[in-house]
Amino acid sequence: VHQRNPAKESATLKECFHYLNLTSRSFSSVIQELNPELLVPVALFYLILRGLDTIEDDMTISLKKKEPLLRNFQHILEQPGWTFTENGPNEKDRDLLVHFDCVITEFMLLKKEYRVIIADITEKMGNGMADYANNAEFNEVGVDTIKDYELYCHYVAGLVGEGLTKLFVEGQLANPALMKRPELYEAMGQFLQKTNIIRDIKEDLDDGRRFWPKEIWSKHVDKFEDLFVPQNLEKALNCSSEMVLNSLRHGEECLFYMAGIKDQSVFNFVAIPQSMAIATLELVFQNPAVFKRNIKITKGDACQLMMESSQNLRTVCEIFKRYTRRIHAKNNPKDPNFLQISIACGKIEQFIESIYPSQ
Ligand code: PS7
Ligand code: MN
Ligand code: MN
Ligand code: MN
Ligand code: MN
Ligand code: MN
Repeated sequence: VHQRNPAKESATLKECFHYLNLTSRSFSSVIQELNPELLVPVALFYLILRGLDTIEDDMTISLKKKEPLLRNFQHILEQPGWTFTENGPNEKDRDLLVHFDCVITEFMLLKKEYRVIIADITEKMGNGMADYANNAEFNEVGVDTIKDYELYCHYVAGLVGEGLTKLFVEGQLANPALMKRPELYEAMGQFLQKTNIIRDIKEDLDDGRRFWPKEIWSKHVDKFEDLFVPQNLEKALNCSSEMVLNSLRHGEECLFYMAGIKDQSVFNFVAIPQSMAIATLELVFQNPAVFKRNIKITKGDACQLMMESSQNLRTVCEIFKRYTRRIHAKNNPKDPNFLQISIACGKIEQFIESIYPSQ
C-alpha cells in the first residue's frame, strides 16, 4: 500500500525514490507506506543520512578529506547542485552521492520545520562520526570503553531516533509526550545499531574497522584479532554473549516507545526494524558463523516478521517473546554472562506478561 502519488511527483523526487530503492533493503518499503504528511520528509532524511554514512564508511577517502565533509554535511544541504564523485569505485552507495543534487533540490522544498529538524541531526551525527573516524585511524584499539561505544551508537542511531520522533510529533502522528522521554527514543536507535554492530563484526574487520569496545573484548581475549581464531571460539562466543546482553537490555524501553505510537503507518515503520533486530540478535547469539562471515535472517523470516509486526503492539510483543525465549533457551550455563542474560530475558518476558497476561 504505497502512499506515494506519482502523478504529483517532480522528476527530482522520482529520482530520490529511485535512490531510496537502491540504497535501502529494509527501510525503502516502510518509508513509502508512511502517512503522506511524513513520507517525503522521512525519505529525504534517510537519503541524507545514507549519504553521510557512505562518506563515513569509505575507507579510501583520507581522514584529511573525510573529516571536513562529515563535519560540514549540513551546509551541503543548502548548496544546490552539489554532488560527490570521489568515493571509492566499490563503495556500496556511491551512486546516491554522485546524484546527490536531486536530494538537495527536494530538501529545499520541505517545510521549514522539517528542514530544521533534519539539518540539526545531520550536523550532530556528522560531527560525531568525525570524532570516531579520528579514533579508528590513530588508535589501535578502535572503540575503548562501553561509554565510548554507546556514544558512537548515540551519534549514528540514537540521534536518528530523536530526529524521527521530532518529525512524528511535528507531523502530529505521535504523542508529544514522547519528546519528554529521550531515553526511549535513544533505546530504539541503540538497539538497532548495537545489533548491527554485533552482526557486522567480520565485515567491519575486513574494512579495517572495529566497533566492539575493548572494555568488553579484553575480558575474553588479549587482542581483538584473537576473536577470529578458531581455537578461541569459546572465548569469542562468551564475548559475543556479553555484546548481545548489552543490546538486549534495550528491549523493554523499545516496547515502551512503540506503545506511544498511535498512527498505523508510523507504527509499522518503527516496529518492523525492531522486530528484525530482535530476530537478528537471536540469530547471532551463540553463533560461531558471526566470526567468519556476514549472516542474515532468511528472506522467509524477514517476510513473516514484516507481516506480523505491521499489526499492533500485541503482535510485536509476541515476536519479542518468541525470540527472547529462543535466546533464553540457547543460553549456556558455562557462559560467564549466563545469569545476567537469563535476568535480561526474564525482564522482557515479564514486561510483556504485565501488558498482555497469557491467561
Ligand atoms: C531516517 C529512516 C524509529 C525512534 C542511513 C532507524 C548506518 C542501524 O552500519 O545500512 O551500514 O551496516 O543497516 C534512517 C528509532 C543512518 C536507526 C545507522 C536513517 C530508530 C545513518 C537506524 C538510517 C532509529 C547511520 C541501518 C540506525 O543502516 O547499517 C531513517 C526510532 C541511516 C533508526 C547508520 C544504521 C541504520 C542504523 P550499516 P545499515
Ligand atoms: Mn557507517
Ligand atoms: Mn554503513
Ligand atoms: Mn541524476
Ligand atoms: Mn554495520
Ligand atoms: Mn555496512
